[in-house]
Amino acid sequence: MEARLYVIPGSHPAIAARLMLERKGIAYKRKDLMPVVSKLALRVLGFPGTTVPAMKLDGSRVQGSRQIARELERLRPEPPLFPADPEQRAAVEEAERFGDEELQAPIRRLLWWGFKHDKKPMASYAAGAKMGVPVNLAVATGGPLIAMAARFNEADDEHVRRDLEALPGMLRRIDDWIAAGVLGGEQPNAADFQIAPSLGLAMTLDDIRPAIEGRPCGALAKRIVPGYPGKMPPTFPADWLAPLRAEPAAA
Ligand SMILES: N[C@@H](CCC(=O)N[C@@H](CS)C(=O)NCC(=O)O)C(=O)O
Repeated sequence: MEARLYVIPGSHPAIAARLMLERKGIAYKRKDLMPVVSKLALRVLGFPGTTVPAMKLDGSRVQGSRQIARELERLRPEPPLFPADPEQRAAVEEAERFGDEELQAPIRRLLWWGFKHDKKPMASYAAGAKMGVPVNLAVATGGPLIAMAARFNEADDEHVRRDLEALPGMLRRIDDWIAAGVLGGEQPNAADFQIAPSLGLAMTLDDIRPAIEGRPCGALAKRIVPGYPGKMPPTFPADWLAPLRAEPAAA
C-alpha cells in the first residue's frame, strides 16, 4: 500500500494528513503543489474539490483532512485514530470538526495577510519542497499568486482583526479539551492530528507564539508536530495583538 499525497508546502491540514499516514505506517509520496495553481492541478488530477490535502491510494481519490482520517482508519484500523467508546468518539469528532471548520481558516488568513505585506518569509515555509522551480524564485515572482490566495482566503484587515480577537477563546477551548482528556492523550487521535498542525503553524508567527507556548495547547503542538517549518517575523499592528497579550501566558 503506497499513497500519493498532494500538498501545498506549509499547509496545516496537509501536515495533519501526513502525520496520520505516518501514524498508520502507510508509505506515501508527497507531491508539492503551488498555492492557487493547485486548484487547477487537483481538478486535472481527477479530484472533485480544489483543496489540499488530497490523496490517491489503491486507485481511489480522497480529499479533505477529515475524509482522509476516516479512509485511513477504514484501511488500517490499528493504531486507531478514533476511540471505540461512542461518547468519547463523539467528543473527539467535535474537536476534530472545530479544528477543521473553525480553527484552520483564521490561521490560514494570518499567514496570507503576512505574506501579502512581506513575501520573503514564505520561502521558509517551503523548505525542502519540490515545486518544479527553485523556492526562492517562486517566492520572488509570486506576488500575483499571493494576492490571489489572500483574496480567496479573505485575508483582509477586517477578517484578520476579528481572527486575532477570536483566537484567545479558541485556545481556551483547546486547553479545556486537553484538561478533559479529549485531546493530548497518550495515543494521539484524529482531533490531535487535526488541531496540533494549526497550532504549530500559528506558533511560526513571532507575533502569535507567545500567546500559545507555555500553555497546554502549545505543549500539544510541540509534541505532535515538532519543528513546524516556517518563520514569520513580527508583522501585525500592536493594537491588533492586544487581545492576545491580555491572555495569560500559561493556563
Ligand atoms: N478544511 C479542508 C480544506 C483545506 C484547505 O483549504 N487547504 C488549503 C491549504 S491550507 C488549500 O488547499 N487552499 C487552496 C489554495 O491555496 O489554492 C481540509 O482540512 O482538508
